[in-house]
Amino acid sequence: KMDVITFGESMVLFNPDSKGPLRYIHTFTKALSGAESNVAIALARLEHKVGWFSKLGDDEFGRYIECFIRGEGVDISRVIKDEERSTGLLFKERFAHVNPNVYYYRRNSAASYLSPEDIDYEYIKNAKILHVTGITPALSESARETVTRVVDFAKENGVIFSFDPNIRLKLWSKEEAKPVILDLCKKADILFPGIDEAEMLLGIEDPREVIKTFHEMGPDIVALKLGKEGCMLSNRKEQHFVNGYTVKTMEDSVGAGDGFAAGFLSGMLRNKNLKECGEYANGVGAMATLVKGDVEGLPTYDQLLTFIDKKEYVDR
Ligand code: KDG
Repeated sequence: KMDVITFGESMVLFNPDSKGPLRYIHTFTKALSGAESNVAIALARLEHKVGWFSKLGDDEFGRYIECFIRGEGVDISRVIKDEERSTGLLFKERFAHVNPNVYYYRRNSAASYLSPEDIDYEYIKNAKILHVTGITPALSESARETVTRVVDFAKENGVIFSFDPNIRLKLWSKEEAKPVILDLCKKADILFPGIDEAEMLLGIEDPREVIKTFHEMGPDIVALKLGKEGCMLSNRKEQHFVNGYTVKTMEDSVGAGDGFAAGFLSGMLRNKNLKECGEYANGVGAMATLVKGDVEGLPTYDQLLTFIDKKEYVDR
């Protein structure tokens, strides 16, 4: 049985080798991006059994993505190939003073053609947790339908549904996103909103009120991300604020939220208490920002325990 199954578009990431507007950049480092594969890789490094799938182009970039994710120990047996369409791409643009810009080259990509008929439902049924993000329903009508079908199927079959809203306004407008994301929030068992997303979805800023409102909508567990401050967690019975970790040399903030979700789920799968799940979540999220790229900074379980001070560090 799989611990976690997730699906969604992974893209080849072109990371500029220096800062500044892309028109002046001559060299890029190729890497992997995709919120759901970030979560899958993070969980695999933390020693969990995890599966990820998407629809990839039958092209070299698609094969690169497969090799990379398989190489991290994630099950990719349900990946689908589209002979007609290409694998999506993403470029980052970095500056010293703000978060990176992201440019997508993914319209009509293979993954945007994901449809309910592509899914192996038996595979989903065999997972403890299904993790989905709000990026997938933004890709296309058929991707949105796929999310609805898979989520409803998982819930009917007793699979825990974990949801990260991951609102990407470069993919759809607030007006389009809001009802779709809210509907998924209602269905979620575990919800990972960021405080800005919560404000956009609910019009509420106070973390306690946000949590109360989400609980009333459905989820039993709410892990509200407060950026570098940390997080606020609630499971209806207990509520904790867990301080974030201070990071001296932040290299790349993209991927922190995915690390956070993976850290939290890892804690749950290890039967840790709510507060410890929050420490794992904050720890993996912070560590993801220490290295350039979405997944390169993600820790093993031992590295995580060392980072959050639960294990002594021996360097020689
Ligand atoms: O969460 C990180 C993702 O945003 C990044 O990997 C790219 O999947 C991506 C997206 O659609 O933004």
